[in-house]
Amino acid sequence: MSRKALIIGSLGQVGRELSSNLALKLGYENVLSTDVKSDPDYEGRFEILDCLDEPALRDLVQRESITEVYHLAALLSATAEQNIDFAWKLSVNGLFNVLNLAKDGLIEKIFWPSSIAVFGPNTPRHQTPQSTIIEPTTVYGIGKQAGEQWCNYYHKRFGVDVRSVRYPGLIGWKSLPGGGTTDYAVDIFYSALKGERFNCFLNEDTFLPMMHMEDAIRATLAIMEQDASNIKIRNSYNISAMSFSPKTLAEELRKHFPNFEIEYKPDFRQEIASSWPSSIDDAQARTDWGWKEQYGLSELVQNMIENLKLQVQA
Ligand code: AKB
Repeated sequence: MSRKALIIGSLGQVGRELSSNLALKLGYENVLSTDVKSDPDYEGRFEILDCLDEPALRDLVQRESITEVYHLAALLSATAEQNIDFAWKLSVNGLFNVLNLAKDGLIEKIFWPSSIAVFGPNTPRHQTPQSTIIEPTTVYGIGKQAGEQWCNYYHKRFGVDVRSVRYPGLIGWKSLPGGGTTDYAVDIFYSALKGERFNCFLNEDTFLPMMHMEDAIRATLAIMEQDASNIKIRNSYNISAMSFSPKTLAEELRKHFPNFEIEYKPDFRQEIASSWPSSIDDAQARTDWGWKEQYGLSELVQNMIENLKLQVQA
């Protein structure tokens, strides 16, 4: 049977890039993007869908003969702190609705992203192991922790083929993130290109795990293409590419913009960032399904600058 993908939360930072990559792989007609709002400039097949509206979700999946769902809808860490009730409802009820589609035999496979936010201040900070203390202190992290446990439970109890990775901070040039604690690492490029001083909401030595968006999309496609027998972890896999602080990123940017200036004004997001790992051990993903990143810090910075310059010129 041919693959037919539904993406929930297509207008977010990951969704926009995933949908075009999936369309290249599966064919334009085999990818249906959805979100709660529409974007008149969106390229691709699109429908408005609220994943909390279970009958509408079920109806769409049946009408379109969907075989796999990429469930990306979530409020990111900083926004979730301002809207606790909705963040929890979206992260847990939305996931339940999708897991139940697979339990009832309507779809074959699910991708649901977790995050480094699942870890907390009691987790070992450096080279955080796959299996370790999970005591998140953010609303977003608590939602991801619950989601991971539900994925594992649905797999063990009902045989649901759900696959997941813990995304680090994601940096891409095609779309802007919104509401995350790692977003500074995208915003900083726009200031550097405009020749403006950058006000950073984290302090200079806050090391966090980060990844180029292209690598994140490759990981997502790769885990979904694996034979199910290779997916040994059904809560979520650690994946990693690099780790840097605002200061190391600014130093790398100065190789391209020698006059670039940065000022540090930590706000409430500092506490969130300080509760997360600084680097991640992803040996299990490398062993089980061959995960390997393509971008390190210097390649990421070079690639971001080249592409954002082209965008500005266009
Ligand atoms: C955020 O900062 O909230 C996200 C994440 C690490 O999941 N980028």
